[in-house]
Amino acid sequence: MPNSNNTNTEDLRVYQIIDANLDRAREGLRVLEDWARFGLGKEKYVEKIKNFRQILGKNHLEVYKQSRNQIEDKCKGLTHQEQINRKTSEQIISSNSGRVQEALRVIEEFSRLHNHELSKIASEIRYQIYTIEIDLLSLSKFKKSEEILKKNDLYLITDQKDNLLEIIEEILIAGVRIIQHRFKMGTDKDHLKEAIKIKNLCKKYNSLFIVNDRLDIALASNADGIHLGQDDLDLKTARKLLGNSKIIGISANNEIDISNALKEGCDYIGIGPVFETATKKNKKPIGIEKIKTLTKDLNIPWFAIGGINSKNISSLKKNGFKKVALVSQLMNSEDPKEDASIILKELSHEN
Ligand code: TZP
Ligand code: MG
Repeated sequence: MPNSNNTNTEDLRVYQIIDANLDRAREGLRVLEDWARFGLGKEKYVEKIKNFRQILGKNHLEVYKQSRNQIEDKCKGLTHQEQINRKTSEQIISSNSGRVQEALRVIEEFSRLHNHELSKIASEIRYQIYTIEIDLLSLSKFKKSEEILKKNDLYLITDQKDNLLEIIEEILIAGVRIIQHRFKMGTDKDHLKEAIKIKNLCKKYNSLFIVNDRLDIALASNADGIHLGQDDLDLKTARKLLGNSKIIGISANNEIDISNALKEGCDYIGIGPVFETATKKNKKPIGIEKIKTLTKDLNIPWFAIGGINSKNISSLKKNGFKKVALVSQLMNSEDPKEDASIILKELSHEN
């Protein structure tokens, strides 16, 4: 514990460093805490971070505060261009986590000799901030994807086409914001190559890029999520491998599969086929009434799928269906941009 009665100049300089860095660390922590609270609504992180702030506050001793008035800081008020350039909440989280980590490291080093307890506290909190930073960034990424999923009612699933990239871009220009890459025939190398191209296109239009079936392709292309059918990899394994920042969608068309998908934490469900469809010839349609029953208590986003086109979409709307996923109507269209715009308009009408 430092002694305020006989402090020499070297002690004062050390105390001043600790004083400045305790302030720095607490300010940075407050930024992270407020993002966890207002940006993410994650109480667990709010409490954790608040607790760190309070521990540091209790250890901000009078001698450290008093040193502030005894030696002048000639570098006060300096800012760096980087601080002015920060635009996204992710950049703010990263730079403030870095600020906290650096400040704690300085405290750890300079308090080691005269205040071992504070040095230990600084080291422990610093390690925990590394994990908290990663968690907050994952949660922020997930929240963004979840918002796109909630806000958008038209979901495009791709088919294999020579001019696929051009078709997708037209559909993105029309305003579709969720794209699933469905690639059933071809080599893994071609699959991944195409996935990366579509991912980049989706990024340009701030749209979700979801990979059908394949977790390896989803990971390698840095997709925003994966869509799994009942015969694909199970949701728990997918979540374990993908982490918390990715969207996981499930195809389900009966009570049991829906209930299991919900229990395991899926983020949206695709339900169908509503109507007969050439895209999945071997699947019997389940019809509008059955889907109404299956979805009546569903409180995560769900998309009707199968045989949906610009002619039958209004009957779905009349039955309360808000979101649809389409393959052939847009993939085989003469004018995908125009068709996507018409369907988007149709879906946006209040019933
Ligand atoms: N899952 C259930 S039906 C279906 C899928 C992937 C195919 C939907 O294709 P389309 O061409 O929109 O009917
Ligand atoms: Mg599948």
